[in-house]
Amino acid sequence: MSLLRLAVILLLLFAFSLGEHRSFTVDYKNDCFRKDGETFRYISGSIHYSRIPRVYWKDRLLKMYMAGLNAIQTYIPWNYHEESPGRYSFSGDRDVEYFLQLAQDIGFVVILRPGPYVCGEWDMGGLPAWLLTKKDIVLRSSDPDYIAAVDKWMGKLLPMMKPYLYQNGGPIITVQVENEYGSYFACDYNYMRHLSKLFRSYLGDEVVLFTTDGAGLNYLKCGSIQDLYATVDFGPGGNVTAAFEAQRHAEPHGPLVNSEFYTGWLDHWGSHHSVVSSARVAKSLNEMLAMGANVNLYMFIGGTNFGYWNGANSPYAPQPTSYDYDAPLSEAGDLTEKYYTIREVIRMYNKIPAGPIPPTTPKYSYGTVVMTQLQTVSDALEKLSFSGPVKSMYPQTFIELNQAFGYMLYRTVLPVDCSTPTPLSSPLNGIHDRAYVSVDGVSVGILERNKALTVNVTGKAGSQVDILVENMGRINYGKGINDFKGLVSNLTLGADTLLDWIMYSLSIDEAVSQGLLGETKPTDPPPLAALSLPAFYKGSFIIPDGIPDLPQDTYIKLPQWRKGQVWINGFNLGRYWPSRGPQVTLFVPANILSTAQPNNVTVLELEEAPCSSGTCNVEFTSTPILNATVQAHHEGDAYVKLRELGAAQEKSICDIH
Ligand code: 6DJ
Repeated sequence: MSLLRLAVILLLLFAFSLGEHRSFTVDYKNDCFRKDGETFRYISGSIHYSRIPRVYWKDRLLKMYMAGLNAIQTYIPWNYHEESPGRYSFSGDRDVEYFLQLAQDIGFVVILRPGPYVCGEWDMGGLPAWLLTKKDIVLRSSDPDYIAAVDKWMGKLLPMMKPYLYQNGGPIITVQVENEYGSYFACDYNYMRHLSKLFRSYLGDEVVLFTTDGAGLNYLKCGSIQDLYATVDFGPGGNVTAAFEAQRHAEPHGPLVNSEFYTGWLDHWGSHHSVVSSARVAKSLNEMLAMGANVNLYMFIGGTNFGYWNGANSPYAPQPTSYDYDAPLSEAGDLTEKYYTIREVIRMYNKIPAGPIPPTTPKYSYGTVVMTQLQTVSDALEKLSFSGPVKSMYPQTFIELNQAFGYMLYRTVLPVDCSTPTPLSSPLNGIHDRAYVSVDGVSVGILERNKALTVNVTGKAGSQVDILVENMGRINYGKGINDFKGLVSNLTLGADTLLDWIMYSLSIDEAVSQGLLGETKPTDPPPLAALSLPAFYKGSFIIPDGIPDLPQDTYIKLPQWRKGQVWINGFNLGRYWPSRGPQVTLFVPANILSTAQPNNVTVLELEEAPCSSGTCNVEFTSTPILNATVQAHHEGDAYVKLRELGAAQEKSICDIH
């Protein structure tokens, strides 16, 4: 061996030992990425760790790996990690570092999307609701209060991510700045420049930072800025070449990147379940891969909006608990026909790893569970309201009362006798988002944002009016992301504004997990009532002995229940609303079930439980139903019943004392 050769080898070994061999760059000359100097093309899939229980991360990632993907893409939702200012959580299901490590151990590189705004059908697009404590804050802009909060958050998050950058030995090859900023009205270049500098200051000059926007010049105009590599997103079925031409307008050279190629689509309550055919997805995927483009499949697995995490679109349309997305892996991680179709397309371009694909996890039908009624929300107020009541002349919003999610009770009295049905209204459409109204302990109707702004009430002056307001998820896209919750404007009774409110911020999750809710003797519903009072119900089931491999995943179904929230062993599974659809069953991951003791099911039914008719059951089944017929005009049911009683039709007169 010549001396020169030896010297080169020694030099390489030296560089290797310093870790200098690890590099990830954009090659503008050859229109590609380079990893460690070699041409690199990613075929990636989106997976949001916040939508999958930690114990299943590995299973889902392995299935993705076995599909032939070489990269994964994930969001980091800010509000998931900083639920109140300065209180950070990064453990358990929120342990993003563990997730990144797992991804790397399995063999992936990672495309990181830390926002600060992420969209993603996630509450407020991932921004924490507490930002709204400044009422007129301009989110996603140079607003100094917004910037101060972003700086603090990124000052926590980005140093944590730095060791996971590819060049530092980790899996992260690229980091996105903001998300689809070109679709946002503010078009604030200073904001984007600020973020760009902020990311650079924490992550260094080497990392590839990028933006993503819709594949149209109008989006790229405000979304792309100098020094951030511009990528686009688009779904199947269209003209792939034309879509990439839009990217080429912003980036004349460099790799073609579709950062979100849609494998399916999102759902809304009251609209049909989205389905996109595998053939359509396969065709466009093939076209892009044949062009040498980098593609991220959004979503590869959608998962679940557990708890209160779903977002909403505008005009107000909340998304359901399931984020199945008709993705190649189902909400529960099941292998689908779409998975195998996509794998065959990928096989034409990448080597598929050898070995078996982890099988679909088995599901178990635990059967029927009898439920019994516990207290109504109004009866349990002392247990539910940890911070006690707050009085104010006008109603206050959730954020003013320091509550982000869930439900809040607003109480006042009828100031005058209403001997005939009198309209209780929200003239400024300020019910955010749904309100369950009762007078003296009798349900009188439901108000709903954009849909039902008046309910007729009768009662004597001094009668107690209770309005339980549900936050159904904050808008996650567009101008409306400053989505205040609760009663966000005054209510009127006849022509008068209702005053003197008592508000109870409700810590329902804590009360459920601490088992605070008591039993009550179920009272017969008042005759002719169309609705019941919002109330809790409980039941329990034991996982049978002697059957191997239990507990297994399952789905809960609430036949003839109408709308509410469900917890198992204190874990908030999410919202159910089978009366509106399309989602009927909720995914119950095995990890929240116990074989050692009975499993407690708690239901908060907001409208009417089927308990007076003798079928007070929930069911655990092995098959999901996400595509039931939808009932868009739901409030109909309640009102039709009322109308049948002749009540709603009467002319209202308020007797002033
Ligand atoms: O980046 C967004 C995703 O998180 C892009 N996108 C997806 C996810 O929200 S709707 C579904 C959407 N963008 C809004 C475009 C509306 C036509």
